Amino acid sequence: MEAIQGLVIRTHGGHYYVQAEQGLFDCTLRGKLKHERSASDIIAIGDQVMLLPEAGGHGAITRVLPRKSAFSRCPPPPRRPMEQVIVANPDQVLIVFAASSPPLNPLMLDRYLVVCEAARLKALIAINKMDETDDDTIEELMALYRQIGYAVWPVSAVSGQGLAELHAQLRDKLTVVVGPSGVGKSSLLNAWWPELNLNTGEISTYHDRGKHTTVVAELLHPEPPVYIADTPGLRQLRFWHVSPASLAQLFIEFEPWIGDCQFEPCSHITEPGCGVRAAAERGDISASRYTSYCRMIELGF
Ligand SMILES: Nc1nc2c(ncn2[C@@H]2O[C@H](COP(=O)(O)OP(=O)(O)OP(=O)(O)O)[C@@H](O)[C@H]2O)c(=O)[nH]1
Ligand SMILES: [Mg+2]
Ligand SMILES: [Zn+2]
Repeated sequence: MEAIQGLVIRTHGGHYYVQAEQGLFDCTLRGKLKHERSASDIIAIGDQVMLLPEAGGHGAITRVLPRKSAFSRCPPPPRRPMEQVIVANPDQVLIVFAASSPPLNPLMLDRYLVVCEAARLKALIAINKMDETDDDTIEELMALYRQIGYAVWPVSAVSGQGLAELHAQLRDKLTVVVGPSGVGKSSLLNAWWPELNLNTGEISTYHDRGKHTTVVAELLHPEPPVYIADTPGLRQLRFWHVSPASLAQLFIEFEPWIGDCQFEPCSHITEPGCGVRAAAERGDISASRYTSYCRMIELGF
């Protein structure tokens, strides 16, 4: 039997569900791949693979094709540090936060943006639940990110605000939807495509963190020009492939000021004559973004 190519759309307990032209295959890993699996995240949703079809809609994956991009993190302890690929081959990342609840934490938003910059992925920011707020601080926050150069969409899965405009950004792309638990990622997908009928949940008030409603990431293909991955809210987004030395470059608006630093290398925290810190003091870099940078350096990776 000839191997055929397909797209991994869901993974569960050693099973990989692969969409090929010939249909959907429930696959396991073959021989050598199986041994490599423990060493790294060898297959993730979004991967293109070669498989050998078997009876009853089953298959054996023989090869993973090279990735062109990945949205990855380092899993939290006690798991050992490794690259955990959340979605392979995305074209862009839709970062969702809520205007009301759970409260928007700019440091967390900046962590998602750093991951996108490090992976050279276009970031789209959606601020959902706009029906629940008339807060000026949300307007100011959106203005800040737009000024930096990010595209920001105020939306509401409930009222429908902004949904058509944001939907237009999803055409002909594989988009990965990320953000904290309870912000309405699955609700947005349901609002665009009710037939998906994804589980959505009330957020628990416990620590305002929200429980996870979506438990496994899944790659969906709700209409011909759209591939979109719904993911579970991540409690922690630890960096993979981001070093303290490279962090300042991933805060894209710091770039013009880095050249003004007296020392090279400069951590942009304590050194005298630091161009970045001076820009933050003058207000050319926002206090909130500079604080995020300092916190990330402080808290480690
Ligand atoms: N008021 C309001 N509530 C919303 C909106 N979008 C989602 N919600 C509510 O927010 C809660 C969480 O929504 P989900 O779609 O499950 O959130 P999620 O981001 O997918 O969460 P996880 O799957 O846990 O990561 C649900 O109770 C939704 O009804 C919105 O635009 N406005
Ligand atoms: Mg969800
Ligand atoms: Zn500096």
